[in-house]
Amino acid sequence: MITSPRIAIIGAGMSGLCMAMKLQDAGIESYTIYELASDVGGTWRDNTYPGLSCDVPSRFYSYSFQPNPSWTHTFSSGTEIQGYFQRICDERGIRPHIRFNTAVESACYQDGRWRLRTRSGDRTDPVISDVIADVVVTATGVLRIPRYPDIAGLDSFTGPMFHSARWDHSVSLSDKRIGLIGTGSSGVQIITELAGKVRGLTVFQRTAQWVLPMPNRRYSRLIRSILERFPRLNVVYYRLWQTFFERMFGRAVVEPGWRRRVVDAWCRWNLSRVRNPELRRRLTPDYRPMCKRLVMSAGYYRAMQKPGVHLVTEPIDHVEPTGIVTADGRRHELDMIVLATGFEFHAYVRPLELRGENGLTLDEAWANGPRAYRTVAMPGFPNLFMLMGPHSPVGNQSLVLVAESQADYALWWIDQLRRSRIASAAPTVEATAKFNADMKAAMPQTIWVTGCRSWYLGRDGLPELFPWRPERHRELLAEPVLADFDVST
Ligand code: N01
Repeated sequence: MITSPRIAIIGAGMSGLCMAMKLQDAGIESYTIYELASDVGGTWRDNTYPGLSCDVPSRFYSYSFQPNPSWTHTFSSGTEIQGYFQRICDERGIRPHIRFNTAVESACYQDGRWRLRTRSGDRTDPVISDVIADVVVTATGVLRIPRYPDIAGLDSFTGPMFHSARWDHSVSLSDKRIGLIGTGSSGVQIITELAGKVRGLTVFQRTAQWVLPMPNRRYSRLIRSILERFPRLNVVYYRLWQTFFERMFGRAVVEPGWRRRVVDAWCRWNLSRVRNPELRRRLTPDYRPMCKRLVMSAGYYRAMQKPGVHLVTEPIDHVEPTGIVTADGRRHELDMIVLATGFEFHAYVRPLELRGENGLTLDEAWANGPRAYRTVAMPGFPNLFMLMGPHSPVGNQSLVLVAESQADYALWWIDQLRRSRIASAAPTVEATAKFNADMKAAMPQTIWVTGCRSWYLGRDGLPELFPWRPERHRELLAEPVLADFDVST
C-alpha cells in the first residue's frame, strides 16, 4: 500500500490541469506538474494567431465539473479559453504544484518506481535533476509540435515568416502582402480574420476543405447573468451541446447513414453560396465531408470573396527571398509568410524518452505505430497513464470530456495503490493487442478511410482515431477490467 503516492504529471495544459483537479477532489495533494513553458494552457498558450477560437462550443469545451457562465460566444476566442484555464489554475490552488520552465527529458521505470530526469533553468546553464515518482501521467497534448513544410528555398525568404502556432505579434499586418500556406482549421480561422484588413492575402491551398457554417453567436449580458445566477442551467446547456455534437458528428464519422448525408448537404449548401463559379470549383474538395477534420466556419467563404484575397491552387514550386513561385512559373510577391501547415500528430509524448520494464523503450513499443490499451495505458509501462494517448476520440469532439474520462481512469488505479496491496499495474500484451485488433476491424466503417490525406492517418494508412461512438470510450474507461492487467503486489 502506498498511502501517499508521488504522482508526476507531465504538462499543464487542459488535460494536466484536469488530472490535478481530479486528484485534489480525491484528497490527493502529493502531485507535481512539470511544465516546459512559463504558463499553463498548452495549445491555448502557444496558439495566439488572429481569429483563434475553438471549433467545439465553449459550453461543451469546458470541464463538466467547472462550468463557466461568462463565455461571451458560442465559440469563444483563444484568449478567453486561455483565461479560463489560468483562472481555474489559480482558483483551485494548482499553481504551487507546478514546476514551470521544466522539461521532463526522460522517464525510466526501475525497481518499481519511475525516475524522471528534468531540465530547468537557463539553456546555457541548465539544472538537471532526478525525481522519483510512483505514478506518471503524461498530459502532453496531441497537437503540440509545429510541422514545418519541406519547400525548396523556404529559408531564403527575407520577410517575416512564422508558423501559425508561433505567431509573432511584433509584426504589423495591415501594410503587408501576406502569403498563407495551409487551409486546415488554423488557416481558415486566420483567413477569415485577416481578409480585407491587410494589403493583400494570397492563400496557397494544396487541398480544398469542406466547411460547415456553424454560426458564432454572442451571449448577451442578460443570458450571462442568468447563467451566473442559476448554475444548473450551465449543466443543461452543456448537455445540449454534448448531445448534439456526439449524436451528430460523433456518430457520423464512425457510422454510415443519414447523419453523413445531412453534414454532406449542409457543407455543399454552404459552398453553393460562393457566387463565382470558377472560385467555387477551386474550393470544391474531391473527397467526402469529415474525411479530413471538418472545418467549422460561418465566414470563410465570405472572406475568400473579399477584395485583396487571392486563392492559389497551383502547387508551390519554391520560395524566393521576396515571394513564392508556383509550378506554373508564376511569382507571387509577398512581404510575409504564415505557415498554417499543422502539427506532428504522431509524436504524442515524444521527444520525452520513456523506458518501461526491462529497458523497453517507447520507440520499441511503438515500432508499428502508437498503440495503447483503451487509449490510456501501455503494456510494459506500469503505473503510467496517458491523457490524449493514441486513438483518443479527437474527431470534432470535446477533448476536455475525453481527458476527464482518462483522468478518472488513472485516478481509479491511483486509488488502488493507496487502498489495496497493489503496487503496480500495466495492461497485458494480449488485452492491448485485442483492443487494437478490434479497432482495426472497425476502421473500414469510418469516414476517415474514404479517400483523403489527413493528419488522422498513421504511417500504415489507418486512422489513429477512436473508431466508435464517443460514449463507447467512456464505457471502456468507466471501470477497469482487472483481468486485462498485470498487477504486482
Ligand atoms: O493543420 P492541418 P491545422 N504545402 O494539418 C497544408 C486543431 N485545431 O493547424 O490538406 C502546401 O489541419 C495542408 O494541406 P493538405 C484541429 O483539430 C483546432 O489547420 O495536407 N500546403 C493543410 O491544408 C485541426 O484539425 C482548432 O493537402 C501544405 C494545412 O497545411 C488541427 O488543429 C483551431 C503543406 C494543415 O492543416 C490542425 O489544424 C485550429 C505543404 N508542404 C486547429 N504542408 C480549434 O478550433 C501542409 N500543408 C480547437
